[in-house]
Amino acid sequence: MSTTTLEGFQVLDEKSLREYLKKTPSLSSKLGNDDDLDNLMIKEVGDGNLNFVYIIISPSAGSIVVKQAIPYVRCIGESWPMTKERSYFEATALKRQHGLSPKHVPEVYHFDRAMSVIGMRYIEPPHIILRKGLIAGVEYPLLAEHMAEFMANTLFYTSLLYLTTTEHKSAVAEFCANVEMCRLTEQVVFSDPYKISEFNHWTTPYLDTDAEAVRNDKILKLEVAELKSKFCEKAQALIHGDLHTGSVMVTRESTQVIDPEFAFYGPMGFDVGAFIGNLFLAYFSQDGHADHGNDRKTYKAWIVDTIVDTWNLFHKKFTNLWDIHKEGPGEAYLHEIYNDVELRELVKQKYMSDLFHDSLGFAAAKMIRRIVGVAHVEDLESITDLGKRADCERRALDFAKMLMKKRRTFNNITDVISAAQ
Ligand code: ADP
Ligand code: SR1
Ligand code: MG
Repeated sequence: MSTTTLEGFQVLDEKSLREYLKKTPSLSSKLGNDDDLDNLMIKEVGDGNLNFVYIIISPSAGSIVVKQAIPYVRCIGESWPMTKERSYFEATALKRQHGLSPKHVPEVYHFDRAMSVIGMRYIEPPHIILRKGLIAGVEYPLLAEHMAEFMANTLFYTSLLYLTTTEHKSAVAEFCANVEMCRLTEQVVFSDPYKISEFNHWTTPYLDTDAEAVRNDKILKLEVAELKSKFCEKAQALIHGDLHTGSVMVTRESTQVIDPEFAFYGPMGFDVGAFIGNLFLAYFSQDGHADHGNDRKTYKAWIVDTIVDTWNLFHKKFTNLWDIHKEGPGEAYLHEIYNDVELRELVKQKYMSDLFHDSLGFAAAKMIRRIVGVAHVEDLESITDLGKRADCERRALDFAKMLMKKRRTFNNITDVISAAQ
């Protein structure tokens, strides 16, 4: 049943969506003639935590996706209100990221702020959500290359390494208004897992003492406080803000990044860390998916190679962009001061080393929240044998705790992998 509010917002259902499409030229023009519009195939496929997503396929013309934000957190219910303005930030970020990385971000066809509706390209089968591919044990040979390209382009070109102070500050100001989504992340990533919260859960009773240990670990709390402060205060670049493996759709040839509703100007390492941390979760879950036919050893090796390649390729592409634009408009390192080759190398090394350590810290925080916080991941939740699942979770949790505390001692990604193994 649809309800219309005073501001012109209406929660769509299949019937009202059909009407909406007919009266919206930017969408109906993608779906053929009147006859096609009367016979659209519409399916709600939202398997994320927050929104409704409809796939719309015309009988003889094209296809689109319509995503609507509703004013609460879908996976919890109306008891957890959440601004539907997140849709504005998702549409704005999608457009900007599509401009910077067109091969890896779907095109936006339509945005309706009052209705919190985004119309975009349908990322067609055989694309699937990366997390599901990782659970199924599918290798994606171009994934690291594509994700490194997406992250390097979207992070470099929105940072002060490329933008003037005026451009950067005005973009920071625009995305500051996405405060409710930032606050949600502050709560569920950096706060709730470290305290008693009605939303936290874990594989009980197996992980009861592990969850308690997280709440009582003073060093861990010291480290997560520093990461939270960076998340809140370091307006480094336009970050996706929720770059887990459920926000990426893949085939062996193609990689598409969706769902940037948490976007804001934050620390670059939050995106790099989210992606790497979720690959580590996939890695630690593999033993729970092993069976007599497949021990998943080869697959685990592919995941660690992908983690290594993601960081190394990101490093290469990002510093390459920096080199190309070293005399550009970016005001962070003025060319007149940093034109000395040796000094520039030192500056790059320091910047990338800080970014590496931020990424490891955020990767760890993202892993911990998925094991003892509110929203878990299918990689682990789909392991039906609870004892087996808890073993995988404990190994992931212990690794993440170590990584958060010791992140500054790692100088390269290969050493991190050795620690995980
Ligand atoms: P949420 O914001 O609720 O997390 P998502 O943006 O992650 O929602 O979308 C939920 C699901 O809808 C995805 O897991 C994916 O299966 C599907 N989906 C979202 N956007 C598209 C798209 N552009 N093309 C095809 N499927 C999509
Ligand atoms: C209530 S927490 C919901 C989570 O789902 C989104 O994908 C974000 O990761 C958020 O933290
Ligand atoms: Mg999502």
